[in-house]
Amino acid sequence: KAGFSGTKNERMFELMDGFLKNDPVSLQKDILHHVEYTVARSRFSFDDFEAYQALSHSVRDRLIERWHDTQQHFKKKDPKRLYFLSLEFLMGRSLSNSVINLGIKDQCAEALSQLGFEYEVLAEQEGDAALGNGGLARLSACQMDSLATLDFPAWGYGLRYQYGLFRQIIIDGFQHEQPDYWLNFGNPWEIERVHVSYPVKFYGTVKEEIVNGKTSKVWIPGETVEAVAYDNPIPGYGTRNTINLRLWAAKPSEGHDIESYNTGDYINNIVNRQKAEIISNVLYPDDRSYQGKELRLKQQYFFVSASLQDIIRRFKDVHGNFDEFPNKVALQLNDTHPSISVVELMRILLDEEHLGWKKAWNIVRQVFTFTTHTVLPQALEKVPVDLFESVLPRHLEIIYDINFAFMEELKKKIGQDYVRMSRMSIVEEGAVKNIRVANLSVVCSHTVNGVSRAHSELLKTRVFTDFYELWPAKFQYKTNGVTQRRWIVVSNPSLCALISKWLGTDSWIRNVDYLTRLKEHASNPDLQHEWRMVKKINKMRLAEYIETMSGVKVSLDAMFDVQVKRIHEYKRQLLNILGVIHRYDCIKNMEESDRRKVVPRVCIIGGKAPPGYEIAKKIIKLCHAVAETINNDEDVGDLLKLVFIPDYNVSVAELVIPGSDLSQHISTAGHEASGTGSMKFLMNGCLLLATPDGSTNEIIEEIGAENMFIFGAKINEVPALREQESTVKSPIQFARVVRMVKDGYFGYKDYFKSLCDSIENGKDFYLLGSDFTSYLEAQEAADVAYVDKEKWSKMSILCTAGSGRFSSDRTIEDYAEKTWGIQPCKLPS
Ligand code: BZD
Repeated sequence: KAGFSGTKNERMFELMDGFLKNDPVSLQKDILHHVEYTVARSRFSFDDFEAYQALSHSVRDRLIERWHDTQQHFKKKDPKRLYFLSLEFLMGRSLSNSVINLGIKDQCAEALSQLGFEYEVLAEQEGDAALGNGGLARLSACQMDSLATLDFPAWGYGLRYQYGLFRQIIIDGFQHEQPDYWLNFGNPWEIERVHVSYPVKFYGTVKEEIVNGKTSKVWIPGETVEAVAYDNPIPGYGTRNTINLRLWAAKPSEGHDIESYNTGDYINNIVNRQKAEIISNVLYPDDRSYQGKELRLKQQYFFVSASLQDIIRRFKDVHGNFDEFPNKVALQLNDTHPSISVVELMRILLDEEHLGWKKAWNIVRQVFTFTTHTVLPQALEKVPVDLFESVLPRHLEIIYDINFAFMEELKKKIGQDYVRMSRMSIVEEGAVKNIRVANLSVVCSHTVNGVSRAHSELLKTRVFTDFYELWPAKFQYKTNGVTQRRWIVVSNPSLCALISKWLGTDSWIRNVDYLTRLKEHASNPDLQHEWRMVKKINKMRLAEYIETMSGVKVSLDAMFDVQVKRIHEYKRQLLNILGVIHRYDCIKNMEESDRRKVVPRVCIIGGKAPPGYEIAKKIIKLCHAVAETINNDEDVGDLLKLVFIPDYNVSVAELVIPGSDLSQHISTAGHEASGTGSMKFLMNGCLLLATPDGSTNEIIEEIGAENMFIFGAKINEVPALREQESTVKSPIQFARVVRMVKDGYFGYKDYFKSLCDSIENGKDFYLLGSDFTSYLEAQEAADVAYVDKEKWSKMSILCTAGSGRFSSDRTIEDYAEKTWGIQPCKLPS
């Protein structure tokens, strides 16, 4: 308007007439706008993918509005904030999740249908954001969803890998890894913040300088890399709160190395600068040991350094000194991967803020909390001192100082017990001197959390016994949980509608306690009937997918029996396959008349093997070899099928889990820290066949053992069984199926030899033989239960009804209160 005479702000308010509207017509206008001006296609000609892009940008606009308001609100209120530091986030798809959390799915579907597009088809266009390996990374994603939904003032920090977790392709039954070029088609869910960037230093030397009359350490780096922020808005459900996941990408640093430009080798200098980007190039596939990998250490420090600079800048915007820091900042270490941040914070407080050791140490010990996700002592990270010294020389000095202070403190408490002191030391002496990152994390955090009750006991009695004796109050546990928004509302819309109908409310989406009310209806034949219909719809979807992926046609009447998770010996996919062989063998040797009594099964296995893990890769090949034999055997027909689902990831899980009848969580007791897959299946009314490991005991408490199929040795029985293992003969059925593999019944005799050897008497570390008989019994019990449709439906309803305790909302509430000390900070609606 010409002649406007108000203030700049008034003018802005006048121009921006309120928030974007969510009715179908407004959405249509926005979508077409984005087709034309963002995607740069004609609004008269665009395909499904372009429609997906335009829709995503329309949704993103709405996220940005809320994101701005939320950040503004947090700034105004200045509450204590939680910073969740994790090297891995497995977010999966964003569109489907965002439209649910924004409450605009139906409006989007309607808007699109009038334009000739189908919402579901567009949602399928999106590739997964797979910036993580497995359980740990998906847990971070679920927790972000809960933090946003529960209005907590939280930020996530991580790395923006160019290549996420490898894609698994199967050629001739063997796993091959291919790079995941997830950014190739653009990513509408992130916002690049070119102005939010920080220099991150590496290598070099440390000098002493006198600052204000005091000696101070100065780190002269040998390399500087720039960290640039990419923000990913995380919307809460049923609230306007939208929090931020800030991921860092490495870019060459401006102004660095100007000297060398004068030497004339212009091209080479540009090429060298480009090498900086390597740091955030690729996610390490989890091999649970990164001993001596320089790039891994650089990735860790890179993201930690950028995050802390960002956090401190935000704090200093409001506060003049660090007295309030512990009251305003909680730093969560998601496993040991970000633990170098305790040293980095010490370094900043000492060398840059000149706070003095006592004050700095006091702050550090009040702000960090640590959650570990492993049981295996050998999986605890160690970094060779030499490597540390070269990459982070100043940090090594500080670690030595922290360790010295800790050892002095320890001496006062336990006297001169040098053996115990050397066990607890952060520095491991030996042929190769190492930094024990787990010990560093325990010493510097005020709370150490396990991820299930059983895990916590193992931490106290096996992994961190010395530390537990020293600081019993430090050790807590928060049983993991998963978000019902993603795992029911997004992935199982039919079940979602059914639950809301029978509860007469959809409040369970924000407050899972409501789910328990389903128990009252568990025996109701009408609900049971509708429940079975929903399962059938989901099984149909899954059956179609299986046929497309593997060419195998499966019967919907068969029980869909699923094990999907990373492939690892301790998770015992091999036990599952041997069980399938046993079932096959029984069917083959049965009288024709008995075959009619067999409960038909479709056994589904999916998961990625770490690229360097030979045995895990052989398990995948065995699955294919056995499937080849069984699926082509006319004697067997629909009574048994075995399928391997390739490239298992979050979006595949969203399809597989709702379509499963039975799921297997069969790790050797004492090895799975928690397990979260089981919780997703449980929510979807899928029965569990499980060992008493990780969080399963807690699931039993909620659901009742009578509604599950539990088998195998208990955690405290495993050590003795292992000792006896070489003297106790494995059961005949076990020996028989192993022999079939060994004798080449499924081909590849030589290739499978080492796999068979790994479970031979005396070498069967994961106790497959010892648990085999009870495994088969549990499988039989599942068959019997499945035939009784009413009974099965009731058990299935009770699974969903009892799954509330395994919502990440409960986990996060618990962390907020007992570990982080944060309060909700809700945007006024
Ligand atoms: O963390 C998993 C545990 O194995 C599960 O039992 C548990 O439920 C989840 C969540 O707490 N651990 C991992 O997923 N670990 C990793 O992925 C990992 C990644 C890099 C390095 C080491 C481990």
